Amino acid sequence: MRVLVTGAAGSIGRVLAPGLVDRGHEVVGLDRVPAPDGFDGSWHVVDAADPDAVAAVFAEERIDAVVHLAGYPGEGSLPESLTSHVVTTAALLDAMVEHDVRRFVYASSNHAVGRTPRTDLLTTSTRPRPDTFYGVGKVAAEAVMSLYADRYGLDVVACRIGSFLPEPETFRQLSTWLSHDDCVRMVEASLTTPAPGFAVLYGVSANTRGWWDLDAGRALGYDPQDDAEEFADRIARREADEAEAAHVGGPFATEEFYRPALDRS
Ligand code: 15L
Repeated sequence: MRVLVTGAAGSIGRVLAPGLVDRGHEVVGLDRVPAPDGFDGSWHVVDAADPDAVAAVFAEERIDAVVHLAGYPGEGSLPESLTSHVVTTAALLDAMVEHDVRRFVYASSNHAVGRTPRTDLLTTSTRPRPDTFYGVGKVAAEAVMSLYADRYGLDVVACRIGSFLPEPETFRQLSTWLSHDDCVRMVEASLTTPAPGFAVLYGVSANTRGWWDLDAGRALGYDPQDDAEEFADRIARREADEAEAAHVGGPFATEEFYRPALDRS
């Protein structure tokens, strides 16, 4: 499969691009910055929020599927978050419809439901409950995906990623960690699962302390293999752990992240 990966120079992209190539796919990279050393393939220096520039990439390349990773991975103002997550998603989906590309895999986030209090199990049917404007952007991007699945019959998978890191570093991440290898497994399953329509999964590893439902992912063929527990002995407890444990979104759901929606001059 020839896959356009946006944000291919970012932390997930640098792991995913070679991971997909190892699994027999061809990667076309897109990012605002040039290709990282070692990337071997077609690359476009493009802002994914620019619909004309995105459309030009689709006009130039044969693309079978899109993995959309581009976007600022932290909190910003509401307009910044909408541009970073919603406008980019819409630009790609419009180009997909125009060029009959049918599969879209999105790096959504647990912060789309981050304000959900800790319960026994977090399922994919919990209501959208963002913890930040970042989370609002992810919810809205998922809504645009849903619209395009319904209108145009696209197959779209929103992967609500937990903590993508080489290793867990905090107590919360013993539950929310997504290993590098499981991330590649998750995206490949999302690319190849037959006819998902609009689907959501939680992008975490098979963590002993995990409490986010993995069944939706397993139904799509994502079978996580790693477990943060093997690192548990190395994690020092911090004062912030208790507050971070109260909600899905951990630190993003705490008062530290409260800010006005709009920047004023
Ligand atoms: C995310 O979606 C963020 O991009 C990242 O900065 C972390 O906050 C991560 O989730 C997490 O919840 O650990």
